[in-house]
Amino acid sequence: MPLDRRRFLRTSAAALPLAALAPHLHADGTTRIERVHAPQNLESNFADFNSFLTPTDAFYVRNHFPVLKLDAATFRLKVEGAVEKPLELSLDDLRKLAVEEIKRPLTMECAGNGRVYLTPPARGVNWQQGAVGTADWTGLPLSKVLDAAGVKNTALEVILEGADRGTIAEPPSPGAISFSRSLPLAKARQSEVMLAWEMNGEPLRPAHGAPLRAVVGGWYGMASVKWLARIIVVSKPFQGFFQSLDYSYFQREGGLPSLVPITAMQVKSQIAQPSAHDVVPAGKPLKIVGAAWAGEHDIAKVEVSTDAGKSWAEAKLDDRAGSCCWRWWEFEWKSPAKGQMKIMSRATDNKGNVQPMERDADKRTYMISHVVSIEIEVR
Ligand SMILES: Nc1nc2c(c(=O)[nH]1)N[C@H]1C(S)=C(S)[C@@H](COP(=O)(O)O)O[C@H]1N2
Ligand SMILES: [Mo]
Repeated sequence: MPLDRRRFLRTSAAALPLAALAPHLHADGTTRIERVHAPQNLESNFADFNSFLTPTDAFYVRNHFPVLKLDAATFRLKVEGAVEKPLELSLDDLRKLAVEEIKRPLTMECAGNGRVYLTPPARGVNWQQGAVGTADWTGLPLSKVLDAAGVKNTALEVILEGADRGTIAEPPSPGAISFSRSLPLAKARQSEVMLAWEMNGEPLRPAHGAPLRAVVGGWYGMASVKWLARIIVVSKPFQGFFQSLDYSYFQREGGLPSLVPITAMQVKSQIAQPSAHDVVPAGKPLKIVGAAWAGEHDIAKVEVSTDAGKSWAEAKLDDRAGSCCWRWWEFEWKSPAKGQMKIMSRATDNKGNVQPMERDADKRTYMISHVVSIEIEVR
């Protein structure tokens, strides 16, 4: 199915009761919805999606501070802290360090994707299904930079700091702060953690963090720091704003809730077609199409229910698969009967984790992975 702009126009008015609708229509027919004007936050129209890679024009944009336009020629990445040899690297230095650059697809989902489905309504950007996408990223593994600097054996975490700065009102930040997040050293050394200068075969665009960003495969998007300016290797856990007051959730030890930073994406599936409030003909086979992902794990199966969760049948997984990538799937509903119908999908990963039916309040307003039903009319 091609990216279809009419589908968007047909379904959007009913499907987005809460959103200020300002679709950005691009030359290739893809649309994004402006969730916040300044700083720029754009949501993909997930109902447009049907393929493994997400075109850059259709990819969601999530910014906490104004988009930066940095000069690639004068750009330097600093590497400091618990390292033998602090570094200052230009883009050319990074290309040389890479020896052979790597190009691989990785899926990124914002930890707030699906926030509109929370009850009671939550503060924060009210994303529907479109704060997720998969791009082909070109760059080098973060581990190569760490090896070049020589990580000391007291090291515990790696802080990634963006060049963008600003003040957060709620909860209040201590004045102007930069966007930064840390990774445990073990994760930082995994091959799915990259520093990228290209997205889908072209230089990174300013909105996606040009000239250099981190892409942390398997983790929610907040870990993939854009406009990456500094790497600090530290010997104690980092407690920065974006992993303590923001982007954290409650884990329980002996029933006692304790705040921890958000890390890996939870097992989840979404239905792209049909979309909410679509009208489809009765008695004719209907193709249900969607995507599923499970962070660092692989998708083992996706089940679909066309009777509001009473019964489930297995969907067919698409051939295209990749580590830390979503998996597309489809299901043929043989003969839909007339009426208001609730359809759902539920994913299971290769570790046996199943997408939950109920929302877990300990996850606060993030990691929104519970099964959401789509209502359509069969006529
Ligand atoms: N420097 C910086 N990096 C950032 C952010 C940001 O605001 N500033 N937002 C993060 C969040 S919450 C997400 S979901 C992803 C979004 O990446 P994208 O805008 O390329 O889709 O970037 C992450 N990296
Ligand atoms: Mo995010």
